[in-house]
Amino acid sequence: MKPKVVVYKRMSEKVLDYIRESCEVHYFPGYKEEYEAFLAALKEAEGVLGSGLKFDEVLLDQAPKLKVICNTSVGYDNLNIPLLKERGILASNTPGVLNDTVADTIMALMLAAARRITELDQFVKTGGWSENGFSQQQFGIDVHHKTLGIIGMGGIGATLAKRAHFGFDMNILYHNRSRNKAAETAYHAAYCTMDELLAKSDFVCVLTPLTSQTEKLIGKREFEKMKQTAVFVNAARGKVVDEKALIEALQANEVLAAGLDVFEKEPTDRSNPLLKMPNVVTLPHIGSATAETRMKMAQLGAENLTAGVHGKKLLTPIY
Ligand code: 8YV
Repeated sequence: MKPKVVVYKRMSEKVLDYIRESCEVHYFPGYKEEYEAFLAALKEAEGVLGSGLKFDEVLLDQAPKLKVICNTSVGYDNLNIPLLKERGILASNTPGVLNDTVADTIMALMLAAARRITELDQFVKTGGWSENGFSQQQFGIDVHHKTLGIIGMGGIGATLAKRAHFGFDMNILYHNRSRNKAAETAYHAAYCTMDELLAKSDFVCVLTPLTSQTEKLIGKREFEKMKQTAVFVNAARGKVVDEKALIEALQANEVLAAGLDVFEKEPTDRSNPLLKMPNVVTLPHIGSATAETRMKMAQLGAENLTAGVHGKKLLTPIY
C-alpha cells in the first residue's frame, strides 16, 4: 500500500504525478474551503506538502501519523521546529532554487522605488504626460554606484550582492549572524554592525528569516538611523519590520521610498496607508513566483516528501 500524503498547495499535474508514483495523494489546493475533508485526510497522512500553513500543536494533534512536513518555500516560520523535533517529525524547505528569482525581484523593487517606475507608469497612463514633459520634481535617484546594505546574508543575500556588485557597481555592506566569507571575497561585501549598515547604506534590504529574534527587527530606532535618502526594501517577512514605524518614517520623510514584497498582514488591508503612498512600490509576496522557479520549488518539495515518507534521507532538511 502506498503511503498517504496531503498536498495543500496548487501544484502542476507533472509534480502531482511524480508524487503519485509512490504515494496516495490527497490534493487540497483550496484547503480552507474544504477544511473538514482536509483534516480528515490529514488524520491518515504520513507526509504533507505545501507552504504557509501553520503547523501548531492543535493541527499536529490532528495528524498523528505524520512523518514529514515539506514546505515549498525557503522560509519555515510556519513550523514550530522544537515541537516537530519533540514529535520526531522531519521537515524540509526549498533553499537554493529560488535565489536567482528572488534576487531579481529585489533588484526590480530597488529600481522601481529609486526610479519611481510605478508612479511614473501611472503618470503616463492617466494622461499626465503633456507637451510640457514632466517636472524635475519627478526625477528619481540612481541605483548604480550606491551602497547596498543587506541584512541577512544567506543564499538570496549573496545572489543579490552578486547582481548589485557586478551589474550595478554597487558597494555592498552586510550584517548577519555569521560572516559570509564567500560573499566577502566574491562581491567585496563588507561585514559591519547593524547601526553602521543603517547609517551608510543608500539601499537597505532586509532578508532575514522570521524568528522570535528577528520579529520587528527593523523599527523606529532603525528607520531613524537610516539616511533620509534611503530606499528600504523588505523581501523577507512582513513581521520582521514594525510596519507602523515604517509608515511613520515614510510620512515623516525619514526615508525616501520603500519596495515591499511582504506585509505584516497578507493579503494587505486596503486601508493600509502604505498602499496609498506613491513612493512605496508593492508586490503581493511574489518574490519567487515565476513559472520556472515555482516549478523547481514544487519538484524539490515533492522529492523531499517522497524521500521522507519512504524513510530515505531528505534532500534539503531543515534540521
Ligand atoms: C513563498 C517565500 O512564500 O520561499 C519563501 O519563503 O516567501 C515564497 O517563495 C511561497 O510560500 C512559495 O510557495
